[in-house]
Amino acid sequence: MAYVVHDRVHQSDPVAFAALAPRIRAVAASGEAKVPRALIDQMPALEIISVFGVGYDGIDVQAARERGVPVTNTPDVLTDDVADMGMGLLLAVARRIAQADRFVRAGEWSHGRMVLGRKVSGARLGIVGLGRIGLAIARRAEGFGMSVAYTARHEKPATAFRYYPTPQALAVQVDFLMVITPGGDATRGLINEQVLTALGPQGYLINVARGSVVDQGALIRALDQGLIAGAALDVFENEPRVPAELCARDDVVLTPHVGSATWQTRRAMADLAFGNLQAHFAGQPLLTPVPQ
Ligand code: 8YV
Repeated sequence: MAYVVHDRVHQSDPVAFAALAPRIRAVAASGEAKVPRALIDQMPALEIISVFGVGYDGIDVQAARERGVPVTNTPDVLTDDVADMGMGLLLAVARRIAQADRFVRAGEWSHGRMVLGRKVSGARLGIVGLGRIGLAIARRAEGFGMSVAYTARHEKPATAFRYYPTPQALAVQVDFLMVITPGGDATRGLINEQVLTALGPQGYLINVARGSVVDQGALIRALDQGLIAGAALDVFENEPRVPAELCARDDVVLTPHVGSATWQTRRAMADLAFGNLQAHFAGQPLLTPVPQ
């Protein structure tokens, strides 16, 4: 199957897109891409939406379903990378790795000492969302001798980890709160002022999920008021824009949505996203349709 690819014409040139839209048969979307109902409605010949990412909160799956358009994503192949990144961010914020790097580069070592960090081994980790990636993070944390608890929509009796019914109940019990739950309306603002207050002045927030899950304004206020000890964020409410209030802080580690960004994993994601398109146009079963 040969493809003619049009790169985000709907954003760059809506007039050209209006002429093109009736002929578009497939959408290849990134994990962060927005494919709302209005866009789907513009493409009467659309047959499939293949998402390059595990998260598909930007896609109006209901609208696609109503049109009989399947949506696929790239689960599993990125689980290890995102879990690695979650632990990396946890270590970075607790042990002040990024701050220490800035300290050395700025020549400050000759003039004084770095402030102390927070011990990670043996600490208590709370995971918000114990799906595939959450479990992979839990296993890594066990390697650090951490105790693991979680919250999720439902308790997972197959795991031995302690369950709390709400993020707030979990946050009170832990030193690190790791957010790895799907984005979208169901989790919007889930990590709010109450949860951050419950996490407390010795607690750290890590977000490798979606910016929408954390109330960013509440997070900035919590950091300002010392309600929590620090935060490590790979995702933001309005990417690629990151509030200056966060950039200015030493108790915050910021990365540009790179949870799955390794050569190996991006190749595997591309193969899977492309494989779904190929399967569709060959009349074969889709490799990884999103759950019903
Ligand atoms: C990618 C992601 O950054 O899988 C996801 O849901 O957010 C990430 O893996 C993204 O899909 C690449 O554009």
